[in-house]
Amino acid sequence: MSGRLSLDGLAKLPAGVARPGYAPARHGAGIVHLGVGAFHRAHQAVYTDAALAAAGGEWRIDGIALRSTRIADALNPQDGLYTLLERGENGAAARVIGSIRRVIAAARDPQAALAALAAPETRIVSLTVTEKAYGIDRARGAVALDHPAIAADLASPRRPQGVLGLLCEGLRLRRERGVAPFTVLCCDNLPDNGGLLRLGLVDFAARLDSALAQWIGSRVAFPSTMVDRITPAPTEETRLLARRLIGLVDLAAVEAEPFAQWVIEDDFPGGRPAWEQGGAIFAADVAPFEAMKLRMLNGSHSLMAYAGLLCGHRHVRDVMRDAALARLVRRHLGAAAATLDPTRGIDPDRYAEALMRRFANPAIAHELAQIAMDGTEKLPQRIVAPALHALTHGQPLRPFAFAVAAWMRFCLGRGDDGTRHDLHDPRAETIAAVVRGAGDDARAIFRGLSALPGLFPPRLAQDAGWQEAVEGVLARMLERGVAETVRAEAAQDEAPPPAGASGGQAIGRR
Ligand code: CS2
Repeated sequence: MSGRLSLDGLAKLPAGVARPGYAPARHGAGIVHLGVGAFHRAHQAVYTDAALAAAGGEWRIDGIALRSTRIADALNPQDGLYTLLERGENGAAARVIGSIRRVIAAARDPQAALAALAAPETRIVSLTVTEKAYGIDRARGAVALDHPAIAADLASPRRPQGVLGLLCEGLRLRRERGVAPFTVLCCDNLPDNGGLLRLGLVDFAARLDSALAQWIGSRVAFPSTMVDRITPAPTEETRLLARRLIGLVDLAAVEAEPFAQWVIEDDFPGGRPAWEQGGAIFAADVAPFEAMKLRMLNGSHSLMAYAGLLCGHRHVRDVMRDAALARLVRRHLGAAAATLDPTRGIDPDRYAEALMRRFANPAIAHELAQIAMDGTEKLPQRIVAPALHALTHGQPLRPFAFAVAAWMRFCLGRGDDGTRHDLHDPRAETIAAVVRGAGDDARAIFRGLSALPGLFPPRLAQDAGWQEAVEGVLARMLERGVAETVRAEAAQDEAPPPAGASGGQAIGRR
């Protein structure tokens, strides 16, 4: 039986394993991170590891796990160390990351979580908590009062459990003690994520204490960021591979693709790690990068998840081996690229080609079911926003209509052969009620799901061309099956345009 990864074992790691280029224990923490999941461990923590190696500083990370205690129990006995496995076509490279100092399980130790947030040494609070955890009504830029964590934390703000509640109480304590605020760094896949979190947090605070809300609004920086790295949920295979490569047991190992990107708005009044040393890009305006990533990578991911699962595939790489689906992915990337404003330094066509290769990475088993989760939280920025742009600019709308039809078909909770699947979505119950009432009637399904509050803007939902396209694809999926519909759609895409076809129509087929 081999021992467990820890600071003591660092010196004995096999030669091929990269390790922290600094002595982790000699550096204090300067960051508190909410949501210490695989993505954080494969992304921000890795950039911070590189920054510590290159430039030093008191910038290690104290993680806060909001609900589960599992990651704290995995990482703390390992002195915060874990293995990053970069998996590409040419095998796996192992690197031990030293930037996490410890993890606090907030459910077990809420006082420690608040103490970390209030500590003067904490200058940045970063977050990867998933879209649905914030409890922000994005259409209104205000808190969603029916969100369980928002409701609970507004009722007992001194004992917060949710994201906004913790941030607010942490900032309240700092203000009370005369400590400068921390910078809030949202790293979730949301458009203008910093601006959105600012709106939500200021609104939350205003419901408790208007002076605090004002202090937050004027003193706290919320830089926006675009984060990118394909990171499948770790499995037993991840841990076995880590053990084989490092010769030690590591219960917190993560695997990811070799590619990583981080674009950050440079607004850190309390200072920041030298993340550029790890390859991060600091930009005055992150919005064009965000739009490209959300619409191209995440948008085609969502298409792949719904259409791919319904065609019987399990992983993203399987979708890329299905010629018809891969063609629709490529079509989707083109349509999404067309909705982006031209920006210096951004080449959507090259990005699309790189994405096709990244998605096909044979070493990454990225579960479609992981991506399919929380569709109502993801579709607005991934599919609906570019669809609306396409509609108003006379650009091809069909790829977005196809993706939405696939999502609606997935909402029925069963495949063509009748196999049931669960819908993991905060609005699963409402969706289930809609589809129960609609039966197999494509129009009724389309109308019912289009009417979910805040999901599809009326300008899009009521457009005749959009309705016809989504309903048509959905009806075909229900009549002939999803795989057949995908094949026919891909074949259409391949066929030369019929003679005399006019360009410029909104519902084009690329
Ligand atoms: C995925 C993302 O789960 C999902 O919905 O689309 O997590 C995606 O893998 C990352 O954003 C890649 O950077």
